[in-house]
This record gives sequence, structure tokens and C-alpha cells, in this order.
Amino acid sequence: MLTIWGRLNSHNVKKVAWLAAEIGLPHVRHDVGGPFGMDAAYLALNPNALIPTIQDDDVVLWESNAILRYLAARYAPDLWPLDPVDRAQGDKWMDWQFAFSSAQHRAFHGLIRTAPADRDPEAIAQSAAKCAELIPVLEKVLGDQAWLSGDRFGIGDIPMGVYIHTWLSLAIERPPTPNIAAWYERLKSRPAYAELVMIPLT
Ligand SMILES: N[C@@H](CCC(=O)N[C@@H](CS)C(=O)NCC(=O)O)C(=O)O
Repeated sequence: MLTIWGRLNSHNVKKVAWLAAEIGLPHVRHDVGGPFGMDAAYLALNPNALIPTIQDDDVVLWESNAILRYLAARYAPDLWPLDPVDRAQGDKWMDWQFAFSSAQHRAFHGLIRTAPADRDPEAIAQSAAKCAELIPVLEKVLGDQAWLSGDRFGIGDIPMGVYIHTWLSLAIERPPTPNIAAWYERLKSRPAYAELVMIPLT
């Protein structure tokens, strides 16, 4: 059975837990990282001292987006189109997520994981402004297609699907993004997203 290591309040763990639940893949998840720490056995699986990590039969894998691709290829090929053009169009949003999550990092950590007295309001505002600068790219594509993966949901939707919940939940200034709001509504109607991604930010 698939084993997932990582605490669920991690964006990168949420991606993997969501996909496993989305496709009904039996699995167990163990809390690791943050307050749960990492023991020597875990570090032997993932020398980066990061989460998530999975084990599936003899396969040990880390890097959340690589895990999504592996699980989709092995268990849910419908979620990762074989056609190279279709695949690349969805894939690029998985990589674009790194630009957005880097921009959002200081707002998330400042507002969610820092005590109010210790916050750096300027860093939080700069982070929110950088997100606002990037987000029109996502808003535009979602005016042309229902999903980041194309006309059907796929793993291309998962990384940004996780980070958009955070962006829409943070107490920051946001430009109006009706296409993203409509996509978020579509995501919310997926039970695995509602259960595993839409949890309080901690
Ligand atoms: N590129 C890696 C990044 C993994 C990463 O940064 N994970 C964070 C949590 S989101 C982590 O392990 N932080 C240390 C910890 O939780 O102890 C991936 O996508 O899996």
C-alpha cells in the first residue's frame, strides 16, 4: 500500500494527499515535519529533510510534483494526458506554481506562522503585491479554459489548486479575479479537495 509521509498543513503534502484521495488510492499517511520532526529512518528515505516523501512498493520518491506525475502515470493516466502538447500545457502550471508559491511565501509565513507582534508588515505587503503582479497570468488562462489541465481536470490543476486556497484565505489585498473564483468553485465541488486542501491554514 502507498505510504505518504508529511503533515497535512504543508502545501506540498496536500498535493499528494489530494491526488491519492481523488483517485481512491488506498494509502496511509504519517505526520512528519514541522512540530512532528523527522527521525533518522525518515531522513534515510529523504536526505533533503523535507516533506512529502512516498513509498509505493519498492519505489521511494520525494519532490511533490514528481510524486504527482508518478502516481498519475501509474494509477490514473486519465489525469495526465499522453498527447505531448496537451500534457505540456497542463505541466507548465505545475512548474509555474514555484513562481507563485515563492511570491506568496512571506505573506503566508508572516500572517499564519508568525505571532502578530513579530510580523514584518512591509514584507507581507511586498509578498502580496508580488502575488497580485503574477495572478493575472492565471486569471487570463482560466477565462479561456475550465481547468489548468485543459478542458478536463488533471494533475496540472493540483499544485496551483493548493496554493490558490491559501491566496484566497489570507488577509491580504487581492485584485478581482472572477475566472479564478469560478475555478475555485469547481475545485471546491471535488470532495477530496474540500476535505484535504480546504483546511484551516496553520
Ligand atoms: N520542492 C519540494 C519542497 C518541499 C518542501 O519545501 N516542504 C516543506 C513543507 S511544504 C518542508 O519540508 N518543510 C520542513 C518541515 O516541514 O519540517 C517539494 O515540492 O516536495
